[in-house]
Amino acid sequence: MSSDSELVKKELFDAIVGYNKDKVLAAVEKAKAAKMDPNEIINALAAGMSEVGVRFERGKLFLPHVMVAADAMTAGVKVLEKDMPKGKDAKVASVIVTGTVEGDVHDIGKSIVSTMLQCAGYEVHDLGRDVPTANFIDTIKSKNAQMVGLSALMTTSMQVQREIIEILKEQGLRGKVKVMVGGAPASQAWADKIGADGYGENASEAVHKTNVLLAKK
Ligand code: HCB
Repeated sequence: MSSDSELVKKELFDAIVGYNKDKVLAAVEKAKAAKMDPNEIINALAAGMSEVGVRFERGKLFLPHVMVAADAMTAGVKVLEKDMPKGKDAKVASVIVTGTVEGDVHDIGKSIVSTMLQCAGYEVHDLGRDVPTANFIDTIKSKNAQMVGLSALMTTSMQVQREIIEILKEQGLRGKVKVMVGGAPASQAWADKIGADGYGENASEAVHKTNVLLAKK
């Protein structure tokens, strides 16, 4: 890793932590010009967003700052979407439904995961945020999905991940659809506890685990 790209990564990180959209977009352009891998750029922005979370928890930043940082992050990722390398076998892609569970409006991480899965060649149906459980179930059925990626960022909403798995079981769908959970409060232990097939700590790991779960090399 060159020291130049380390500097750009720091710029990306600082721009998010400084909740400055113009600086975020400028840093993204700089990173693109330096031919940095889009995944690396997103990871640097995501690290900045995690730091925003830490500062928010410590009372050093307030909700409006978090909202502006979140908006800047979303804008930065949008710029990168068109540059992400697309999977080669999109025509035979497995179908994946993603979304943030009901009662939870956090969608930055979920959207990154959806984008990276799409770029890996999967057909992704991103249902958005605060998604009613019935929408997940209906879409899994109507699209004949092989996997669902459930995002939850709060200790309250993560319970919905468990509920969705229970409903999938009740409806006889559990054998047909893999379930991956993610979001800050989730963990491998949580995934094991609620009977999910996988846990993605970040978007790169989510893609890797998806490839393994769906046996796509
Ligand atoms: Co929000 N919020 N928030 N928030 N928020 C958290 C999540 C807290 C932890 C902050 C805190 O208090 N310490 C907290 C939850 C506490 C808890 O668990 N009980 C919290 C709270 C309480 C709230 C409100 C209730 C605040 C209020 O109104 N008083 C409210 C929620 C209302 C609701 O949902 N009903 C709220 C609102 C907001 C916004 C709108 C200001 C903003 C969200 C904007 C948006 O998403 N469009 C926001 C944000 C940004 C955060 C923090 C600061 C950052 C979240 C984030 O975007 N992280 C967060 C603090 C934190 O998480 N430490 C804080 C960056 C992304 C890239 O990481 O973890 O989301 P990620 O995703 C990763 C990873 O988890 C994984 O891959 C992603 C990419 O690497 N992954 C998956 C995610 N989903 C996956 C699914 C898979 O299948 C696989 C992998």
